[in-house]
Amino acid sequence: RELTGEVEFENVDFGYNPDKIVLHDINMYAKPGQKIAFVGSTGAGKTTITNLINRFYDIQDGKIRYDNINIGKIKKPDLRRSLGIVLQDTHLFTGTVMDNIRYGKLDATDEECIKAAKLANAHDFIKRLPDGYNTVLTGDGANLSQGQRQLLAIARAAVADPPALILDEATSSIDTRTEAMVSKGMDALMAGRTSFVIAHRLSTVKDADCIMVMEQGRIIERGTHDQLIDMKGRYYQLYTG
Ligand code: DGT
Ligand code: MG
Repeated sequence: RELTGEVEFENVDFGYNPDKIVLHDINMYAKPGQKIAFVGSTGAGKTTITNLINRFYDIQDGKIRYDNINIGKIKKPDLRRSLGIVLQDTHLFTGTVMDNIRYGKLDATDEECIKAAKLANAHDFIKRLPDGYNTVLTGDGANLSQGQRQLLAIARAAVADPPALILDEATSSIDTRTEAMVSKGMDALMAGRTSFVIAHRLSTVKDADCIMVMEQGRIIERGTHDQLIDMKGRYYQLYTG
């Protein structure tokens, strides 16, 4: 059965070590196609939540459901693969640009990879590389800029065409023009998919269907940007200085 991208957490507790719980009683519901943003200070648990959406770890208590299938306790690698991930540190390998994109879906044709690169807004820079899509990347893509690596990561996720996505926005310094390119690619990728975004840019947060404000392993506030600003709580503090 195809997944729709519906994701639900019910009373989820989690610790990397069972004796040290780092996420407490997490409840959330994402309708197919919604964009959920996580904000909060360092160590609040944002990455940990996305690790659980990916089912990289077993949870201690509660339920995680994709389309009503509880995947919280049992390992279902087939389900795990159906989610797309764009991480801060994109793991590129020694091989061509084309093969690095194809890694998102191993049986993808060249045409599918190029289509994904176009959607990701990566096609233009790839065309300008010495050998275009056949350019060989050094291990970990050291011969690309950080922004270019992000665009490739977006293309790789796009070729997989997953119902749900996890995006960890880069914090580090990419220039404004590159950031705009990455942002455009991400928006195209997110359209029509459930997206969980660890957001650092206010522009990304602002149009989220729901923003989860995290602190010390708990969701302490949630709502749209306007609702949270009206609440005059932690989020308001974060975004008004
Ligand atoms: P960031 O990325 O610095 O903004 O912080 P978050 O919000 O992504 O925080 P997160 O989820 O990485 O960390 C939450 C807590 O879990 C924090 O106390 C550190 C701990 N933690 C994170 N990753 C691991 C891990 O791989 N092993 C263990 N034992 N603890 C971890
Ligand atoms: Mg993190």
